[in-house]
Amino acid sequence: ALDLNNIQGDVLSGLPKKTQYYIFFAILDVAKFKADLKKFIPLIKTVAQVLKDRDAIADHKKKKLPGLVPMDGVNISFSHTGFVKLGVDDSTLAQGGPTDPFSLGQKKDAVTNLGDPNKLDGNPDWDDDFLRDLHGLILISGESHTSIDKKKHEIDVLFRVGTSTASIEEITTIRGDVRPGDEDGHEHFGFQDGISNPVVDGFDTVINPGPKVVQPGVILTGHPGDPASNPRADWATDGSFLAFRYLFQSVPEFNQFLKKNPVKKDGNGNALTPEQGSELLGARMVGRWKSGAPIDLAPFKDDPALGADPTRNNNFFFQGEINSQLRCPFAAHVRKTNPRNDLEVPPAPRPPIPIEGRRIMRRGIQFGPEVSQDEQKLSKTLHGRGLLFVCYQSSLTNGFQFLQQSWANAPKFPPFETQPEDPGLDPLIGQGARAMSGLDPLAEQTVLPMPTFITARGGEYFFSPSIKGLKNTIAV
Ligand code: N7H
Repeated sequence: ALDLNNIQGDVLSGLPKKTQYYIFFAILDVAKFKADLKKFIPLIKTVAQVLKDRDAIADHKKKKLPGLVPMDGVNISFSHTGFVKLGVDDSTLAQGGPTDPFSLGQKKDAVTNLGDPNKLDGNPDWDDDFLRDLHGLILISGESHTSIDKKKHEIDVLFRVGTSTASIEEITTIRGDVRPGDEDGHEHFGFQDGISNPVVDGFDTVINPGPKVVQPGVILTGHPGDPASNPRADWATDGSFLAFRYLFQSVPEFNQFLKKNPVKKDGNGNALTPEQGSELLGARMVGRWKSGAPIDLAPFKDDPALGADPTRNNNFFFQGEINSQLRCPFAAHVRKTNPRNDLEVPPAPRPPIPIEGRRIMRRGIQFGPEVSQDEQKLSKTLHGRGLLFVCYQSSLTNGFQFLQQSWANAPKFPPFETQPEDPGLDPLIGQGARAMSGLDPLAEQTVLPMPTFITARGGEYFFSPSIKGLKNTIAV
């Protein structure tokens, strides 16, 4: 059985949150930091504690009590440079040698493998703070700014941040907030997010119809399904790699693109109004309507009841569509990042390619303000906004890095279809020659080039260790 008291809460259960601080820090004094870390460990929220929080939230809702249950949730993770600074041998984490994304660090991985635009000096075109060595990341989640501000103050005092005896330097802190009102749960382009995450064997108790249950080791190090070729050190089990990306979204520009390129007719040949055509174009880029309804099940008309129903909204497989983009384009974001039967059940004589080991646990939160009237009018972004993207996996090579490099950025993926047209790039996150086919259901071959809608301005790879690993190895 999984030791839920030993695993940090965000990894398996997700810290409950309406708002969240991401504190990126550098370690200044190793001995002082280790002493402070010992006092910090009790603040960390484990999976077991998150499950109790969830019960409290459910109870609050059931009793129809006003407001939200006050709570905070703290987690911590370290980069490779952080472990080097601390003198912790992390050789059983990154098992691919110096080219392993964790050892390499995301700054190098970004230009070498992820496709981020680079500057003349060889660095990615990121904000300066992310070009420095970030040793660690502290997450503080909560239901209100009051809760997370209070917790942040307590943590600042603990590490004496900003004083002459500080053990860490706060390099940068970013606050994320879920969107207001009815947009809660929707990312900035307007789509419902957080629907499809892997269901973990031995942990999840509710199993809705959908993709296969994954082994715990797809997410957690040192468990069945962890692809590590050498055994993990004791301290390195029950942890998970956290891939962070600071992703800015060009929302007015995205909306303008939809407006300028409406789909004229649906797949049955029915004429669409410009509004309907733009809505369908967006849905075909994502693979889901804004409501969350998958277009594989509701190809030409939104079905909000389907989008909201967890027993149906993930139960689709691109069944029998290996050669067809009629219902869902091959490059649609959810098809690129989880191709389901495209790989797992290809027609004979092709061997199936299991994709269970490529699933990632997505967390993250929106940042930045709502689109202003000025921005709407000008169709131009004036205020930074986007997604503080976080995902967990037991292997960056199989998880985040692979999805970005070998799927999203690869115009020929998915590979088994025999149509003359290439699928193209993921229209949201794909980097390179940005274009995709299949957006017009009646002219699948037509390729539509598109500008960049999502830009990375920073990122790093961290490892979120177990509580025992922190206590017995990292803090000593
Ligand atoms: Fe994506 N979006 O709003 O358009 N994503 N994503 N993502 N994403 C998903 O099914 C979005 C990003 C995955 O199992 C949905 O839960 C945005 C990165 C995966 O069917 C929506 C950004 C990577 C899935 C979005 C962004 C991924 C997924 C549908 C950046 C990894 C699940 C909601 C700003 C490299 C696929 C849902 C499955 C779903 C959006 C980034 C991966 C709406 C705005 C960087 C694996």
